[in-house]
Amino acid sequence: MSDERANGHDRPPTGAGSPAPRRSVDVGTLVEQAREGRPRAVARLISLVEGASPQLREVMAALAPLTGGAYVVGLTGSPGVGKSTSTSALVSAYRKAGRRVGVLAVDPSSPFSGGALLGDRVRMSEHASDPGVYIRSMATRGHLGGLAWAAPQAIRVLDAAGCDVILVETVGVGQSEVEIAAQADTSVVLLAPGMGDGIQAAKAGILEIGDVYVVNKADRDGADATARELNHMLGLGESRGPGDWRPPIVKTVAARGEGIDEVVDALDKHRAWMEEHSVLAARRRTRAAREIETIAVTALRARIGSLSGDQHLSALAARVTDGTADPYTAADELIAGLTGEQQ
Ligand SMILES: Nc1nc2c(ncn2[C@@H]2O[C@H](COP(=O)(O)OP(=O)(O)O)[C@@H](O)[C@H]2O)c(=O)[nH]1
Ligand SMILES: [Mg+2]
Repeated sequence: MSDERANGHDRPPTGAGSPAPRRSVDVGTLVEQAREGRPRAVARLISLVEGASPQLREVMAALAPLTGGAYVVGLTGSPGVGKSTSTSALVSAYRKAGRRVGVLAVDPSSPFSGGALLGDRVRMSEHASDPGVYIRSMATRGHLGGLAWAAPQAIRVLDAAGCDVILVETVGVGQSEVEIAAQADTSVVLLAPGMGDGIQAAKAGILEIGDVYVVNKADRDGADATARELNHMLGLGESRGPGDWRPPIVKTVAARGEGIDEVVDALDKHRAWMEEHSVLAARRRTRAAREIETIAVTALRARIGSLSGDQHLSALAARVTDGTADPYTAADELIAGLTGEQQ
């Protein structure tokens, strides 16, 4: 598929070697407006993230001192399990409690924000006119660094815009679930009865990432069995000590808002537990470390990628082919040359 290239989503996110920006914007003004919670400014900033704008460096520098206030909740689970419905119900619950909420629907599989997200828009539509809610979908496919790079930047925009809670829903399955869990303070894994979900869960490795488990569609047959099976599987891998977090299993009927208060309660408890045990700060540091790593690796890859006609690389290649250097030594020299360049 070549359409994502045409869509311009495959530029390196660091600005290095990127084409000129479509239209230059005044970052200071945008950030100031986003901070006041103006939706258009927030939208522009997330578009800069999505488009991997060269102005991102400036944006992130301006946002940095404004961030850290938001609590990030990730929602993962197979398509159709009820993530968007649950997200919408959670938004209602948080709004009732007077909190400002950001919703980020991330689609790592598609360069377009249409398709699967269209139905989500409908499910979220009741919040569309609420100024205390910011809803945004974002596609990450084609980015070097993908979800691991793009999601934290968009989260930072919503954080700086004053969201108290940010709900991140991933559209898609597999690796993206694990990746999005790494972005969240608390990860919610959703299952539904009758989808062979217990086995799916084990396969996808999601039994390791859930801080809170939700068995949605509890109005359907088999919800109790799914919860039991899940409980059993969680117990199998258990080597928890006293004081360790034991992920709760909450049954919901998201479509009717049933059980949502219990989910909010479980999220609050997990947050309190993390704060009490200094886990929250540690998680956030791990997240920042991953983010720095992704940006650095992406930047290095972009620079190495642009070396194809480079004389130094050609010379190294000649030494490897004539046996006067091994490829590891040559790679070391190449990297040393790259990092030396920067100083
Ligand atoms: N029976 C039942 N259907 C639900 C429930 N929650 C969501 N649904 C339906 O399941 C379908 C998929 O929901 P959606 O939230 O889009 O799932 P997502 O793909 O995980 O975001 C929709 O038709 C919802 O109306 C529930 O608690 N019970
Ligand atoms: Mg959805």
